[in-house]
Amino acid sequence: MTTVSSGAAVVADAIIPVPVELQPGEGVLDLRTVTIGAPDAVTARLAGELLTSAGAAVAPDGGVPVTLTSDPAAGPAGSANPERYTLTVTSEGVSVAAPERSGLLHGVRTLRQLANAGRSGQDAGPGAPLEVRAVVVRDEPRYSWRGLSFDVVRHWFGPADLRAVVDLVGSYKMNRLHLHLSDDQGWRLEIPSRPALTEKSSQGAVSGATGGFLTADEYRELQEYAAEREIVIVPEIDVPGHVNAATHAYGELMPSGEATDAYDGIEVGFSKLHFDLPTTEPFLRDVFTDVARMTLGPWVHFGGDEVLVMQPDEFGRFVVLCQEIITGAGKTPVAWQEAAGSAHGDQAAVAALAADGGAPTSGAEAGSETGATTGADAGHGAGEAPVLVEAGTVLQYWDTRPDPEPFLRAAQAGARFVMSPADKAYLDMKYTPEHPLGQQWAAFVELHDSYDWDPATLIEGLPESAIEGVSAAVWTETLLNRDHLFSMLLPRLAAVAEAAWSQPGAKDWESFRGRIAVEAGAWRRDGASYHPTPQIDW
Ligand code: TNX
Repeated sequence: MTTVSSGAAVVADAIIPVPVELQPGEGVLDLRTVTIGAPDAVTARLAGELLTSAGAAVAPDGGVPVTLTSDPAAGPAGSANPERYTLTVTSEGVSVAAPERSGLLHGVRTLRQLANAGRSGQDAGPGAPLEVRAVVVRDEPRYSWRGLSFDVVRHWFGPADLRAVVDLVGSYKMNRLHLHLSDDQGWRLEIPSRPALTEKSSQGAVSGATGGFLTADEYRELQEYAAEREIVIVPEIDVPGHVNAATHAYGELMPSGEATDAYDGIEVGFSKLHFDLPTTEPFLRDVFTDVARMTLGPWVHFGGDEVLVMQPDEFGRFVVLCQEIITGAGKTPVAWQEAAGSAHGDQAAVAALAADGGAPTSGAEAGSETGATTGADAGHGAGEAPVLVEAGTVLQYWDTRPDPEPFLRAAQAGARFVMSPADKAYLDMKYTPEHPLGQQWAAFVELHDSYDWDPATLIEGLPESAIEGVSAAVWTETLLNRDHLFSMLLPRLAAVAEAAWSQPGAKDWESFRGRIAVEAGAWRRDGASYHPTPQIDW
């Protein structure tokens, strides 16, 4: 990428993720009052909101023209990427061209960052100059899935927080928000056919914190809010482990028929469904059919992670059944990497549980020894385990330790991969040993760690064509409120966004360091918490 700066405004040093192509032009444009033209009213309103957040005023007429047009010829030469766009700023006005609405919004997001850079260092009150240098940006994403996985169970984050997270994700051109909606501690989505899930299990959270849940209406409203911004909500109901909220609500899911106690600790791996109980399959059918019906997007995530107390054959039957129910309901299944047959029924962890008298091993502490270790040693030799995943199923890769073999076979069978390597993209990991929030079982994850990785080289031998994209993840065992959450997401989410959007050759840490410092001006003005890592000259 070419970079240029002028006295009044810095251009290229503002855009995150770094674009494919940027050509500086002649002249400067003052965006303090803009008049927006767009193919439809919703797009016009969203463009207006984005530019207002950068300090522009929107006038129905007479302002600097910002014109959004549908244009199949937009984007880098020869690109057929559906999200491509061209942003052109001249001294006369702005045009954003894209074949689809997503590209139009991406172009405006880029313009927002340019305008933000024009404000940095100024005491920009309303009506202050908002100068942007003339430029042409032609851009497209590397991967189609660029997202954040957000645990709203361990601590509850309600609709207002969720909308703030949608906006944040969108500002870095991410387009998926995966919500972890059920776990041992709580159940966060109304399921009309199974009302006890939220009646009995929605109020729990870690350490007695206050819970909550989305009603069906709130869930629909959230999805509509996200869809306007071209962001798809991917709901996760985690089975067959991480199910204590379900077994607390429905004792019929236990062999004893007795509901389990509520749980507010942070251990993982101890709870499970029982495939052979006659109540189990109807439960799964009810829940996943309702979730599929309530979901606007094409994906439903069924979890499948860290079931440390189940043998591989039973686990495999759950994987097959969940895929069948979800595809039967018209959606594409998503699951954690264990569904590839790699990482369940971990024998060491099961043995540790037994020796411990049943106290679960914490994934948070287990690190390398037991807990979240996997599965090459899960009871069948590599090469023999059946491939459980169907063509099209999306596997979310998080634990970088297992033998790659099961993933290569899953890819051969047509599975797609979303990369969430815990030592890079888990934004609940502490930045440093001293950091007050977060966990450390995978690594300490500083900004540079989140920045400096290539999704295509994580699993040795995996064809690049099997990679659907990238998702950051934030688990909330230690995160109690929006400030905690944002201080873990920022600045690292922007680094993961660049790993998902930008070509490896276009990425540059020194350039990112400058760009993120400029972007922080917007966080400060918005009152968003961020971690001022010493890796950046803020
Ligand atoms: C592992 S990674 C989990 C979560 C925990 C997280 C804490 C994965 C699929 N499961 O249950 O919250 O570690 O970092």
